[in-house]
Amino acid sequence: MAVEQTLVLIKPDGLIKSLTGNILSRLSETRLVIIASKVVRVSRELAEQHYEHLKNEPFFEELVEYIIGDVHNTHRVMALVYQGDDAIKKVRDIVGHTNPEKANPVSIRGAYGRITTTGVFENVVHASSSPEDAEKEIKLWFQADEVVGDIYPVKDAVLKEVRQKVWA
Ligand code: IDP
Ligand code: MG
Repeated sequence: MAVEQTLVLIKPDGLIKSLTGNILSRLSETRLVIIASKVVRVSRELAEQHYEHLKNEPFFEELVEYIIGDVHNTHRVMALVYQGDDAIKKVRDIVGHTNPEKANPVSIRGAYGRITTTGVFENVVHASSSPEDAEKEIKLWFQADEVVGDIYPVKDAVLKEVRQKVWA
């Protein structure tokens, strides 16, 4: 068994339904270790990059609006990185099938997900599905210094002229 990392997102429906505690409790059954977490305001660019593999699907635009939070009128996603043996499968098993109607009722998506009348799967959580996807997704959602431990190669860089908000 290999030590893996996996990205978990609690999507806007999970946050608006106050499911954060339940979801984190379910995931703690895995005994994996959380090595990063934050609440993110998702930009359109981040949403489109995250779901790039689905860009030709008819539901792509609605999916982007869903993950941005426009659908639930709460512009928040909670992002976490879990680490440990076989992390990707352990988390996917508890998260359940992509389609909430096909998901085991005991899984997070089976218990809390729904299909909208327009056909989008509002399935409460995202979880990476392979080590390659996990690396791409973790690097998309987190800066290297937001993750505890050097999980991928890092280098020192001096950043100049970076525009960001600081406390006034
Ligand atoms: P996953 O989230 O189980 O890895 P993906 O195929 O990567 O599944 O799809 C990403 C997200 O897009 C899903 O979690 C779900 O919200 C949505 N989605 C995927 N396939 C469909 C579909 O056939 N109809 C509607 N929504 C879908
Ligand atoms: Mg996926």
